[in-house]
Amino acid sequence: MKQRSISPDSVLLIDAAKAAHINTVWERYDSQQPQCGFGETGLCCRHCLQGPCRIDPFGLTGPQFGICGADADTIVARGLARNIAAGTASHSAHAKHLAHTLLKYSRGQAPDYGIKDQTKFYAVLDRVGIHRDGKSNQELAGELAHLALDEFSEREAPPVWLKTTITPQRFEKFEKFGLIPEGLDSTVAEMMHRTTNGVDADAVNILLGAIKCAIGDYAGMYLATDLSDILFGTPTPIMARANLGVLKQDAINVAVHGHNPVLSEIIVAQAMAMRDEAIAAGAPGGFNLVGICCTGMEVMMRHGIPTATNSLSQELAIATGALDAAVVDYQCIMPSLPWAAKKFHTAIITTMSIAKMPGATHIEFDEKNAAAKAQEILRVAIEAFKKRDPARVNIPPIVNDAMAGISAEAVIKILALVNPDDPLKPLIDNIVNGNILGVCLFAGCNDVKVVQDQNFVELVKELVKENVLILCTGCASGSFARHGLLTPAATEKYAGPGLKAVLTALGNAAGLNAPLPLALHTGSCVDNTRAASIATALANKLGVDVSQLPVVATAPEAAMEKAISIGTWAVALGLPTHVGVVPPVTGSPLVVKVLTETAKELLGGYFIVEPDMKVAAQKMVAALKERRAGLGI
Ligand code: NFS
Ligand code: SF4
Repeated sequence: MKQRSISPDSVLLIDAAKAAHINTVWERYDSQQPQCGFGETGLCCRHCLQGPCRIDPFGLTGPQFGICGADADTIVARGLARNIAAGTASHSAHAKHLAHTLLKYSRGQAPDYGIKDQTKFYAVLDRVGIHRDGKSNQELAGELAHLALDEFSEREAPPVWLKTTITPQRFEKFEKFGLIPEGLDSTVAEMMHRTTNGVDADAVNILLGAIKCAIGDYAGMYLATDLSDILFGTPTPIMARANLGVLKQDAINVAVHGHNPVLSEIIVAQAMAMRDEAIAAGAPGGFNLVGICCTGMEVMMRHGIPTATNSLSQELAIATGALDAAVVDYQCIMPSLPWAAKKFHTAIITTMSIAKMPGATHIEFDEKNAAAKAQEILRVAIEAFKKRDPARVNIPPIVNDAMAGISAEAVIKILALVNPDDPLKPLIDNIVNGNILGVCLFAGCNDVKVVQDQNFVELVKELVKENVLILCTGCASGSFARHGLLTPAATEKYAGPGLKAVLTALGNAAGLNAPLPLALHTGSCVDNTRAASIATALANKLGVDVSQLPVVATAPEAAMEKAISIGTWAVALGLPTHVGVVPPVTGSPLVVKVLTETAKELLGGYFIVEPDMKVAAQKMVAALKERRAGLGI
């Protein structure tokens, strides 16, 4: 049988899913083979009703133009631009949701919410220019929420969350190339307009528009993280666990799945409050909350809730026979979940009006009655638990420790233990002296086209050998956690000597009596801007731009449109950005050239598309060395 995953718990459960007649993502992938070559290369257009139109990629006998006259370059660029618009819309919706929660709090309409992190609240208010003198938290929250919501529509001034968070040089560059989005939603609307029939046909111009849109994505993501930290607390280092073995036989297992912490935070609180009810229902362990996907990462970062699994293997949690309920919000949730759940007793509970699924139970969540809604949801889990068949429970006995909670603020705090007056100095010194070759941010999804986790694990091992400091988010963090790589032991085993020395010194300074983990878990996917903020702080301190720093990014198993927009803003910020799965652009050599070469000339950042992880590591190390040479180190 084909190898699907290198994660042992996934491997065990794939067989269990098969035995339970659950049709998994891997079987559905097989049933899609062979996938359409026009789609794979980006040469198919359905942007009007005259289509679909397809371009012959070999230029031999087939058409070279769509019915309207669009050529390969136009069609490929338009397709990619729409991916980026969709990714941006997703992150922006997440950010707006948090802004609405903050607004409701300010109006007294969200009694279960409050300002959890006063320091971050003040820091953000000061950064975005809201005067705080004599105003109450509720008044200030209202002002901040309004300022945040204003970011989304078209305005004359540049988005505040862009202008105040990137280097001045980068901002000037964006202005020079017309890359400042007029508004975070309006840039998505503009992209949809530009890419419909008969508007923008100049591939390079479309790509510039797509980059502008992705810069809007960056600002929306930054905003989302700021507001999450204010409402729910800025993460600090915390120990958690990973793998499907975190499910418990003697507890009511509830997975929080999706992306936004607005609901899951309340579930965490209510699960503790309702412990006796769970025990009375026959579960001596009470509720056992676990995370799936980025909602899981949010509660892992702030509460040490274990991560069970992530996007690609979400169906496998059901196949354990021990998952009593999955509570989902939005994004990366497979519509297949309710059908898989029907083979067992699991309740799938949708909570958002924009994200329902046939076969699921819908309990509409709102901030006004958050606690009551969370209780209602947990009672559905209790009822489902009563139907659990103990004979069918199959929890793989695999659990790894994983350190999480390493926000940008936490990184600075750890560095300040070494040098309180100048926290960035130890990091800079170690980059200059070569102990650390550079920094790499691991992001993005698992993709069914890759043996699950294989690219992540292979690439990170190559890079740490070369003393590259690793930050990770989202499903990359999930993957590393599953393989025991977010631990001091992994540092001992895999880090090159320079990196090991630095992580050991920092770990000791932090009182761990052991090195920091091999990769620093900086948050969920929407938190990728935490890493960007560290890079910006370094650049500002050195008086250079991010595009000069030895910093790279990678999404070795990228799957979602959101990953494409994140990769594009990483390029816009100036980072060499690796992707391990070939995106649908190869039908246009011009688009490929712009993304992998021209971008470097214009912005400093560029895409490295490389499915072979050994080669990818070499290319990334070469990019880091090129940057170091540019800085004369
Ligand atoms: Ni980001 Fe990847 Fe989804 Fe989170 Fe995972 S699939 S694009 S990491 S869960 S968003
Ligand atoms: Fe075909 Fe042009 Fe319509 Fe696309 S926009 S489907 S290429 S006619």
